[in-house]
Amino acid sequence: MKNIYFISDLHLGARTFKNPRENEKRVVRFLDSIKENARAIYLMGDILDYWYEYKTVVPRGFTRFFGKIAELTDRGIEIHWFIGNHDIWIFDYLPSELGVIVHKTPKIVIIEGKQFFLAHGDGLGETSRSFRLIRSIFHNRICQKLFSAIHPRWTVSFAHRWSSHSRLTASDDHEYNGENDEYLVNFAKQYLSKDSSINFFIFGHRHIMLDLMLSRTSRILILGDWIHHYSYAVFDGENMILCQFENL
Ligand SMILES: [Mn+2]
Repeated sequence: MKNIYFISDLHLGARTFKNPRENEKRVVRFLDSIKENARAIYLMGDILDYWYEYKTVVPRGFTRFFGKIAELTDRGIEIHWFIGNHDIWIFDYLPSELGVIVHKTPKIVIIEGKQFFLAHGDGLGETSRSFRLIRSIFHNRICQKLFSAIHPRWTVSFAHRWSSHSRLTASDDHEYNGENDEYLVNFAKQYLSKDSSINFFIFGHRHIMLDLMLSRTSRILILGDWIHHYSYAVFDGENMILCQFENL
């Protein structure tokens, strides 16, 4: 069987990248390097640092990345895109233009007889009240309609400021302090105590690389990011490996 790949938190378009073009090209090199061996690719959220689709207009940028994604889906590679907390506002343009399958909620899928719990990771486990409130506003259809009615001249720069602010405050937090302090690990353990059938929990969001055994038949993988780690997970039907892209 061909491989299944998992990758998250590319944050393409983030204003903090010193060389955004080089950064985008690196992602394209990675996608090129796996395309012969890939059956499916799961983009696990925060792929774009900010994206907002209007009915007839979309943001600038991402040309090489989008072109490569379209090439891969045209070749018949299945590409799933889980929205994160930065690329929430994908509506019908990216699915129809790029041929990707968009997921707005966590999903359980079976691949080669193994059960996968897949999610970006935001909103799972204990999150603060303020984060939950903002999340519900960002996901609310009416708020989205109102936001769409404002001219992008005002919203885009606000969104980028917001986004780098939330990335900065989150980055203090992008540290692993052991499994007991890791809320996605706690979420997975709690989930397993009710349903032990999940073999792999796959998350992004935390920007750390973690591969941890939870039971004899269950592991959690947190995918790192493409800001510091250039990391991804690959499943060949039997083995799951968390690794880093070498051809930087
Ligand atoms: Mn992120």
